[in-house]
Amino acid sequence: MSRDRLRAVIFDVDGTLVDSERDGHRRAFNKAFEELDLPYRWEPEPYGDLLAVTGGQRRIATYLEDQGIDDPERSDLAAKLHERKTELFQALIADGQIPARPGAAELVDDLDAAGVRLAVATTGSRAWVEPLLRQLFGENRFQVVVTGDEAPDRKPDPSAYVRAVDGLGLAAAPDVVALEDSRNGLVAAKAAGLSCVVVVNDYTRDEEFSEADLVVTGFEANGSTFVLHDPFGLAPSDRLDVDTIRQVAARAASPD
Ligand code: XBP
Ligand code: MG
Repeated sequence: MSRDRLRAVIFDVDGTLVDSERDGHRRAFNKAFEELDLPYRWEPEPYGDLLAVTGGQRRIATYLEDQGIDDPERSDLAAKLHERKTELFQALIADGQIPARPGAAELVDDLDAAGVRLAVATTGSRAWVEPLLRQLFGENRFQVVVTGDEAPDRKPDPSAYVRAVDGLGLAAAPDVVALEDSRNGLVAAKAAGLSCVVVVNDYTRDEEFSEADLVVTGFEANGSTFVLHDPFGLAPSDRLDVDTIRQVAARAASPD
């Protein structure tokens, strides 16, 4: 098996590189609701269902629609709430309250040291994505960063991944590996023609990941179950490492 088939790794941000939804975005949305004197509060568990709608402004607008608020008031309010939510989330980042997932920074370091090209494809907004990546992973760590600002169709639309691959000067192919945490992200990566390793979290653990090339519970083993789905039988036992991602790319690119 060729060991040099891994052309690049493209990371999702929310839920993958960082544990940002439950105690990050959700708190910022709730604070924005409070500041605008709105009665809405998103509790941790139902917020998991709201995550099916990607993009914060779209998530708010869908929720307002469910509350019976019509356009143009709905769109105006969603835009206003999202603007404030973004400021509040930036403040959480500056305050060090949005952590990297355990083992994520080590994997980024190891991939970088191994000369693998790194990019980001996220549905989140550039206004917070850039400072967060800088703070947790270092200046200019990712050669290409595509955010929801440049790919407004949002995942599961593949455009963020298509743009990231293009920005790296590569052709979309299974030797480019996406790291994702959600079904929406997996569908986006696969529709772009990439391999995909899924690192689940508590919100996404029960989603459907049968098309994934590997599904694990974290970057590092944390308890008894680590590998959830392993069609190539690569089965890393303790952590998601560079060699495993190389093998995923090689197997996906030449399955026989
Ligand atoms: C992340 C999102 C984002 C965040 C909020 O999805 O859908 O909308 O929840 O960020 P993914 P914004 O991990 O699939 O990219 O408020 O900036 O949209
Ligand atoms: Mg995600």
